Amino acid sequence: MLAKPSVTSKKDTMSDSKEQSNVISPIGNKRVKAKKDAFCKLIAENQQKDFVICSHDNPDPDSLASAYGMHRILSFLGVESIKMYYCGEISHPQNRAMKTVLKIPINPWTKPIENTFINASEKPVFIFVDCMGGQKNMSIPFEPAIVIDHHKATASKGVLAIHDEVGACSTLIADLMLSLSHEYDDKQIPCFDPDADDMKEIATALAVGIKTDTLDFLTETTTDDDFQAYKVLSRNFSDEKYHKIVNYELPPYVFDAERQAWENKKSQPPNLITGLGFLDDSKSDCIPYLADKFMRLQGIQTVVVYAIVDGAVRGSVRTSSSTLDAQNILDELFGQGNGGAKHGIGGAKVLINVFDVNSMPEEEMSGLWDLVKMNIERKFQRITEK
Ligand SMILES: [Mn+2]
Repeated sequence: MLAKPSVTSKKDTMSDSKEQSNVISPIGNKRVKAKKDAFCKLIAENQQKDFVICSHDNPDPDSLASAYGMHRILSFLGVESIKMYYCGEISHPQNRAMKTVLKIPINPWTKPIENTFINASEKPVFIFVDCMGGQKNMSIPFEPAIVIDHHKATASKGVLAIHDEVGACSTLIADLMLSLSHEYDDKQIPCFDPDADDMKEIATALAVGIKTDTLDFLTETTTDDDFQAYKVLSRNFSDEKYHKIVNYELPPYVFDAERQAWENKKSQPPNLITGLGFLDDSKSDCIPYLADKFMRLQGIQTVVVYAIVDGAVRGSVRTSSSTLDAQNILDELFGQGNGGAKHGIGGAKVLINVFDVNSMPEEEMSGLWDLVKMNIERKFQRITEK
């Protein structure tokens, strides 16, 4: 449960200072500024309705944080019925840690929920965060009234879009929060009120969202606004919870996979490739995790980690080499159009669901794995020898 903005000030002893309010200046993102009033108007006009905040499928920290922040914004603006949903899974251990540690009240979307909304006499107001809808990563089949997003995309006609290609959606949400306040008892009550219930958790979430979506401020979409927002958030978040999420607990299967990756590795420094065999979808986060980890092995500059996950071969590539290009490695190993890479970091997914891996006899499985392994390793050998 999110509380209403706190009305009592905790620092009454400072009442001699003229304006001892805790209003923090907005970041000043132009798009947020331009759309703020229209946003507030739309919320005010529909205040009595049900509001549904939707993250994209398989939510990452940025979309979880954006949803949580939007929840605060709506309740600050007087909306009473607010729900948050996502499709897919929160499977990465860090994302699970984030949801648990910060107690983010978001729930999985289900058919019965969908039917309730279809049959509702008054349709709820849908808000999409960290995505625009109309794309593969949004499976909730309703049209949003409002979208807040930072991806390269265009909103459908008639949708109120707060959109800017900054490093994280959390930055836009944080700025929107910082831009909202109302007067109560001659005092400015800010939406971003450090003393309000759950505010520390929301600030923590948004900070983690910015940190992870910008890959620690390294992506080319990272802007000054992201730095600014992070600065404000980090002054108001929970250190303890932030560190719990950043240094999230690793489940034992990660260590099993690591041992296997170590045993299976083919290493000719500075290049290393290793396969994990068949991996359950819920454990597939091992692939990028181990790719990062092996990059730290002394003398290694290029790493490929791959596995068969359900009906697909998945791979992660990392390279700091001046002669090898991550996108090129993916194209050569997994085929063009099956993966994407930026700044030496990338991943690919090749569907092989024609094999129906889940009902295969063991010898076919081992045959399939041998073939995949042989093929990928041969190609890796060829491109790294050049
Ligand atoms: Mn994002």
